[in-house]
Amino acid sequence: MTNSNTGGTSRFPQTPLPWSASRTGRDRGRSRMTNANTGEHIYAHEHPETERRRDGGFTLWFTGLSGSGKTTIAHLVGPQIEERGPIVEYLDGDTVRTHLSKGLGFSKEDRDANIERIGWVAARLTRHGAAVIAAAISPYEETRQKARQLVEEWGTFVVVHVATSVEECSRRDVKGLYEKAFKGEIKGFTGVDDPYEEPSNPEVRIDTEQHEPEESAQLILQHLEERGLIPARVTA
Ligand code: ADX
Repeated sequence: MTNSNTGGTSRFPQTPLPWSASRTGRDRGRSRMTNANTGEHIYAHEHPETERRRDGGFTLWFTGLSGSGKTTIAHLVGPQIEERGPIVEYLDGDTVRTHLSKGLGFSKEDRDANIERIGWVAARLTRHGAAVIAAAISPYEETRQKARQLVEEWGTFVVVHVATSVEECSRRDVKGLYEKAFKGEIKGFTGVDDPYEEPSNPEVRIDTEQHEPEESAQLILQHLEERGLIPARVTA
């Protein structure tokens, strides 16, 4: 008999870090990992986790160019989700890069590591029933798919493509980074001289050149309502 409180399958997370895992009979119960950077052997124990989860967790994954409006819209959506019950956790690229991803740069490898870390944490929080709001450029489709797989083990994954054009982002240039990128002072800037792969099938696509941020937030909330992920707003 499977008891979901005490039994269940022990699972080891698909590694988001720059390590390759290998499991042999000798390593049963733990995973031997080789750190690609140091060559050091790491023994990562599998934890006696269960399949338990708090229902209703989901991750709202914003993708789009720097300055597209991801964070602005996320900060409008988050409080309105909390008003309806779930606890919101933000995993924003700019913030994550000050701790969890500190030291990572903007090569494809580093961006992938950043996104896989965010995906891994988002999956853990989703398991606990949180409403996770991730907002990172996340320029590569394959890496976004990896994040989706991690999260969907525990809950729903919703991609929001904030589809602001390079022209518009550079016109706004809130952080002054596009000007530097166009002058060649920053190399490998997404949308200028580094790729951005548009999501082929996002759950929500926001055209910020057509909608004000609050309208965009409402479109997202409406999608979450329709999917039954948040209750409809209670009107007095
Ligand atoms: S991601 O590519 O790994 O998803 P992330 O969202 O965490 O990127 O960080 C993007 C932020 O870093 C941008 O909003 C910008 O402020 C800053 N940044 C610095 N250098 C670059 C660069 N070369 N390309 C894009 N963003 C950069």
